[in-house]
Amino acid sequence: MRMVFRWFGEGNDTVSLDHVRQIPGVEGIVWSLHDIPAGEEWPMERIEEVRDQASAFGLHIDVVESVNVHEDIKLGLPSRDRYIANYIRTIEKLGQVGVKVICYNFMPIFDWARTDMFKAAPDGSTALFFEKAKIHGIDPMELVRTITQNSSLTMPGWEPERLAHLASLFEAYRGVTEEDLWSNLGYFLKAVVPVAEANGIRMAIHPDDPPWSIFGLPRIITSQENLRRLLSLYDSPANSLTLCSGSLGANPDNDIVSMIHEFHDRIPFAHIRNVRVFDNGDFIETSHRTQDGTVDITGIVQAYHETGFTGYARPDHGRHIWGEQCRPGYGLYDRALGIMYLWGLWDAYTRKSQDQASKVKEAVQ
Ligand code: DNO
Ligand code: MN
Repeated sequence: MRMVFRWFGEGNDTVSLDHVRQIPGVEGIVWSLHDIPAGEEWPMERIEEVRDQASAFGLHIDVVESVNVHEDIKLGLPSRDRYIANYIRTIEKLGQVGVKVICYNFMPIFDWARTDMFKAAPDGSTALFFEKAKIHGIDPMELVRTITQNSSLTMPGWEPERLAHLASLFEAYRGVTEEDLWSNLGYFLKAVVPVAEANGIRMAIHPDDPPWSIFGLPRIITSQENLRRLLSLYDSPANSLTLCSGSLGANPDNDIVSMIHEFHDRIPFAHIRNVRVFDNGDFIETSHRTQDGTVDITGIVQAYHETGFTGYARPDHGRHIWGEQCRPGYGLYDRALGIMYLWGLWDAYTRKSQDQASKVKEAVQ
């Protein structure tokens, strides 16, 4: 397991690289050029700038999250070929600087969705929260109006400059079914996966968060069965998964341990975090500790260990603790605590398997 840490870039993150490198066992950053709109080709100078900033602190840039996919590709519009050509040129440039994994997602319009960025817990910490009733049964157009007037619902995709386009985006998705989305994803993968493969890069799709349809929009990267279907769309190690335990874990029917055992050779990147799912379907992000949420983090780390996981892992999100002012989910403290929990479990499983191996050795002597 190779530990990495998401960093949003100079001047765009409250966490500094000299702090990142002090977290035990963190070897690289997970990065992106967040200001480049989806569909545009990334400039080489900007890529090299991040590489140089990271390497000044002894950190690598092997994992990119995300190179976002333009909506026209998800919609299957004729203009998609132009955006796919840009995507391909970006993959080639990332290959040149040694990037190994590109995380992306295929969620229509919105990335992760939450209804509260700073939901208070009894211990005084705050965390990202999803209130099902607030999102379900809402007419998307009604929602666009509400958001324009009062932005208590905030998430990636709700940026003011995108709000104006939201109504037309919802219109564009009218009638787009899950099967259409599958076919558009297949078209995209057929074009980009061979290029990734030739450049030593693995495309690793991030599951939908939450893993079900919201606002009437189709969502397909949601379950073990659908992950299997995704991998069968293009049979190559470069068509792979970012297995996010928190996103998939928001649906208690998802058995993440079983997913790791089934897909282990197609998981170059693990997001390991916990959530607590309530009976009414609401969920809150919690500390990484298994007992603190409803996702079996212990079992997940054990499964990665048993399958000989050599990929990259990050703690994904954390709570906001000790008064830290930061981006929702992306403070230093709780993510660093999460990393130490993951290492604790990992090292204990390593010791256990070493002990077992030496017992076997003694027995045969
Ligand atoms: C949620 C996060 C996501 C993720 C993107 C990847 O679990 O990891 O914000 O970064 O969806 O494209
Ligand atoms: Mn994730």
